[in-house]
Formats: sequence, structure tokens, C-alpha cells
Amino acid sequence: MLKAIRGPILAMLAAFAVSGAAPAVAQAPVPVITPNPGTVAPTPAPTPVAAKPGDIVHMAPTPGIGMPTDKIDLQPQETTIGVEAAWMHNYILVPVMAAMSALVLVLLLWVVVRYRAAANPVPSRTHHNTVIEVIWTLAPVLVLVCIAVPSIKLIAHQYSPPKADLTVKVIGNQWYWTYQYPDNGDIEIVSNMLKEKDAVPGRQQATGKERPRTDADGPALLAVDERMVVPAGAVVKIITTSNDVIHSFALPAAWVKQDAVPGRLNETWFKIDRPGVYFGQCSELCGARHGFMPIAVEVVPAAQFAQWVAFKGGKMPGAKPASNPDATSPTSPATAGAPAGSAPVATDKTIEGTAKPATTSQPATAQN
Ligand SMILES: [Cu+2]
Repeated sequence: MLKAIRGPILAMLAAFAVSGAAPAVAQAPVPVITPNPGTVAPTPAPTPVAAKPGDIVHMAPTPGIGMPTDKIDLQPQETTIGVEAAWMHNYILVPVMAAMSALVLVLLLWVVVRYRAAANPVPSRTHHNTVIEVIWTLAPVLVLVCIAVPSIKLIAHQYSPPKADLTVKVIGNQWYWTYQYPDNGDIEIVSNMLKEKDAVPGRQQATGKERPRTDADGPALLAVDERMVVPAGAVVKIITTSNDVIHSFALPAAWVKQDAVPGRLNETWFKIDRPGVYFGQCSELCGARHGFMPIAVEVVPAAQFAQWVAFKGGKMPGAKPASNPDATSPTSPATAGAPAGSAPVATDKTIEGTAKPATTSQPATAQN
């Protein structure tokens, strides 16, 4: 009996694993999706941190939004795709997994107890039961159909992006990110993780060459000196690639995870309506400092985005080149990683020494 039911159950589990293994691309039936769902938390009121007049003001992140929470759960989702996917995960995949595990456990226990040798001195020679064979063939098929329908719908939604309002090319490097804005005068942002206060030599701090993380930048290991800035409500097309090894651009609150592969261009997208700061991490083992190349995306109102672009020396599509004096100064963002974040020193003036090489002194072969 045990042997007889084991095959179909294993097949059922294997089939389920295949369908359920890719929640990132599996999405749900189209439940009613509210524009800004995923969480009941009120719209955060990001605390702008004022800098000197004329400086770009960056937002402070809102605890619990766009960053890990202390619950065992997915992060609150900020995109319609994320909401569909989280729904699929919470209301289809998890219940099916739990029910199937419980069923298998009960069947095993029943077989172990009911058909133990002590209670059955003469083994049964029973074989072949048409009814049960039909059941264990049809039941897995029905389970798979229940998963496949919402899953395929979700994939269709995920891979049918609306027309992009903005394209950002994301380049992975050992171990930092570069963000290029081809629609905005090819500005380039170099984004490095901010270290904790005690990890930054006092001399570096005193000379302004490197600043440590503050709470206004975000949580430890997630805060960066330069955030990717995108407008709220815009469809952002993300093109990923890499300069060295495979990295992965992941932004959990937007249900985005896309490998960045050298020599290839991969594409994904997101549209976040709520202004705020959203954090992610490189999600492909890429070497010794893989854990230290976080991602921070700052979603700002459109006007503020235009202001930021101008500040970085770029231009909005169709607009004249920015006349910002900084655009041509040595502090041009294209030349170095400027401090972003929302700390009091987040004035977007380039701090020397935080450019790419500063954090990439380890050889590419120093991998774990
Ligand atoms: Cu990486």
C-alpha cells in the first residue's frame, strides 16, 4: 500500500514543486486590485531632510515600508504585480503546500499504524484498485490546474509591461551598482553602501571623504550613498547587465528580481505610486562582498524627479540641457558617487573618494 501510493504522491509533489517554485513569476488570478494595496499602513510622510538652499532634499525612509519587517511575511507590496503575486503566494501556494504536507503525513501515519507487520502476520496480496488509481491521477491534475491558471495569468501580467515612462540601466559591479538614465541625458549614478560610523575611519569622516550611515539614510546594510531616483506613478523599465560576474537586482516591495548578467541585457519593470524609499539587495552570490551591495530606490513626485535630474546634469526628455552649474563641475554625478541619502550631509555634493574604486579594492577573484 505504502509503495503503491508513494509514486503518485511523489509525482504530485514534484509537479507542485515545478509550478510553485517560481513565485517570482507566478501571479494570481486577478483579485480586485486597489491602486496602492499590499499594506494598510497610511501613506508615509517621508521626512525630508533639509540641506542647504538649492540642494536636493532626499526622503527619509518609513519604517516597515520598502524594507524588511519583523514579521514572517512578504514585504508590503507597492505594485499591482506585487499584490497579485503576494495574493497567489498567500492564498494559493501556501495553503496548497500546507494541505498537501498534512495529507501526506496523515497517509504515512495511517499506513505505518494500520499495516504494521505485528497486526498483519499474513501479508495482503491486494493489488490494483481502479477507483483509487483514478483518484490519485485526477487529484494532482486538479491541484495543478488550480495553480496553473492564476500562475499563467500572473506571468502574462508581469511580462506585458505598459509603455515605459522612464528607462534605467542597472549595471552590477563587484560590489556596487551603477544606474544610468539614457532618457535623461545619460546621467550615471554610482551607488555604494554606507558603512556604520565605527567602520569609517575618523580621518575619512573628518575630511569629508566618506560619511557613515545615519538613520535618515535607511537601515544598516541597506542604506546607500546614492539612491536610484524615479518618479512616482511612472512605469520604470529596468535593463540589467553586469560588468563582471552575475548579480541580481532585487526590490522585494516591487516584486522585482532580475539577474544582471555580463554581456546580456535583461529587462524588468515596476510602477510604484507611493513616494518613499524602497530597499533591496543583490540577490545572486557574486563574491566576497555580495552582502554589501544594497539597492535603494527613492520614489519622488514627478516635479522633484525633474529637479533631481537637472541637479545631476541631465535633462528631461524634450527639454533643453540643464543649466545647473553643477552639471559641468567636477562634482558631476557622472564622475563619481555623490552622497545621497537623507542625512544632514546629503547635499548631493560629491565627496571625493566614494567613487567606484573606493569600494572595489578587493580583487574579483576574492570570492566566497
Ligand atoms: Cu552582486
